Amino acid sequence: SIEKIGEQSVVLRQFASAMQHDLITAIDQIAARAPFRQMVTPGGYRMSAAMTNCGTLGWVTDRQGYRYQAFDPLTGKPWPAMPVIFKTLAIQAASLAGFNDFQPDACLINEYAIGAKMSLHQDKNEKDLSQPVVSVSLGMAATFLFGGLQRQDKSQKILLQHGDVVVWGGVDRLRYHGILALKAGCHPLLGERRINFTFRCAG
Ligand code: MD3
Ligand code: FE
Repeated sequence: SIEKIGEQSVVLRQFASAMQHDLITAIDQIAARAPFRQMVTPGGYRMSAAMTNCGTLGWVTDRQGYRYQAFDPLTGKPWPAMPVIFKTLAIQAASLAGFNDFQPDACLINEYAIGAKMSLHQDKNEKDLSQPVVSVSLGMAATFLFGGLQRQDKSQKILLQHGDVVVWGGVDRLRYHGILALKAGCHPLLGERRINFTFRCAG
């Protein structure tokens, strides 16, 4: 099913479910080479979600700022390549949402333990903001906050569950968004965790 959640945003419920095992295997392989780590914001706060990346470019933050870079600061090596099943999934989802030339070069992978959250923010480090963001959620469900173009705008709550894929683009691309603290629970495949990975055109 295609569910419209914004002017140019859709949720594809369960779109990733058929590939869940392959996706989790790929994430395990990526994390073996580029481990999940909790990064520090420019303001000096440690993020509660742990992150890694795959693709040509990866998103990082430290005291110097937020940016995309080709090398993992933890290992000094390039980020693992974007698996073909990742890229195929992202291109298919973007196309269903009406974005037909999506060629992501970056995939940020977020891992949430119980209590981890992501405060309201905008994603604007990507060079091409005319391209959408595609996100895939696995593991425990979480409440996604979808706000407006200004931080103080009222936000809607959307429950994102295992297998859900969301495409955000066009006028919705710069909307504030975040994730409420993950409630206690357990997922049969991923345990006490939620994993979200997002595809972007960063470079
Ligand atoms: C709407 N991740 O990695 S995915 C992020 O579930 C991020 O881990 C959240 O926000 C997560 O930056 C939410 C949904 C998402 C991602 C990017 C967006 C929604 C977006 C960019 C623009 C508008
Ligand atoms: Fe974001």
